[in-house]
Amino acid sequence: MDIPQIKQQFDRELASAASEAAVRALRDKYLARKGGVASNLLRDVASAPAGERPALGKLANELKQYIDTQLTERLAAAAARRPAGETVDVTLPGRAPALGHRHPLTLLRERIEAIFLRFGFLIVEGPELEDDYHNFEALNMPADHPARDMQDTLYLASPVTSAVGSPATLLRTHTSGMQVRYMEKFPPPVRLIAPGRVYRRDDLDLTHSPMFTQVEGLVVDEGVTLADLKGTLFAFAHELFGPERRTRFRPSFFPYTEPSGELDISCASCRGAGCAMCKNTGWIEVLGSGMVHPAVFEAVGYDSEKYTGFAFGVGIERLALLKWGIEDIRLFYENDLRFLEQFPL
Ligand code: 2NM
Repeated sequence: MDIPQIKQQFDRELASAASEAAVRALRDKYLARKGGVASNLLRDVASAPAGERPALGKLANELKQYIDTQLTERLAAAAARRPAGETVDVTLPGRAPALGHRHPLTLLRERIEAIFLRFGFLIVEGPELEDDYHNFEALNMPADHPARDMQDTLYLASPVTSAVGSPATLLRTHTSGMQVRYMEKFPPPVRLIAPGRVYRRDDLDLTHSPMFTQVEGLVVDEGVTLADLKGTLFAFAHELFGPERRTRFRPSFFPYTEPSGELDISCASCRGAGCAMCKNTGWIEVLGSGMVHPAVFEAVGYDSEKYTGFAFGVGIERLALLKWGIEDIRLFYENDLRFLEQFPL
């Protein structure tokens, strides 16, 4: 153990340490608590003959102190030379991650669901792959019925097993099949809405999409009348579009309702004077509805002499176009965040 030699060696190495990193490496080599040159030296002192120990210990400690001081000075000098730009500003606030949000069609569906939940309705969901019976037959549209031409249906190449276990042959054209399923399973009273995706053989354009989102509703009990239908749907329209909009009920036709009618609201852009949005009528069509046809009740095993009911169907995309004054339905499916971020429902 040659203390002066170790010191010489250290001085040489420190003199040739060109970078701050090299100085730090030297600090590890000489001062590391385990295996550092100075630590080893002090351990050797402990095993020296008793007579030499005090003097040797003093020299070893002085050397360790010397090395420590030299290294600390060099590191402090290096820190002082570091340019200001390399310092870390620990007070800099972090970058907030962008908060996601639900799709506008989802927001609108949830608004509609919330309104009907408050009216005391139940929400039911069912399969998008449907069989002929639940999509058409049970809804007063037998195979030869001309009304089947009203919806251009997307049929499957071969039947598959749907989510509820029945062989499905088509993509549902409306969610009415779910209402049929519910009535098959449960007796009246019924008060429900069935939201979900539906499919039609349409080309994509400004106002049409081969896939869109629907909310249908059904109410069945003893003594349900057309006045209940109108009251419920007018209340719904005022909840969604505001109490200042006027409402009207206009005759229409659906094979599964009799009588049938469509709900209109007054046009907001021209306040009824007539404009492009309302095709100069002053009114905007919102949804279709009617009193459930007795044939539908017979199909599900309800007594059509005892029970009456009303039903309605509305496209969420159409409501969204109306509510937000959007002209192109395709914007809802393109997932451009600059569009999607604009809906503060
Ligand atoms: C509409 C218009 C009128 C409707 C009928 C039924 C059922 F299952 F009860 F027969 N569900 N939905 C219905 C009635 C749907 O959409 C424009």
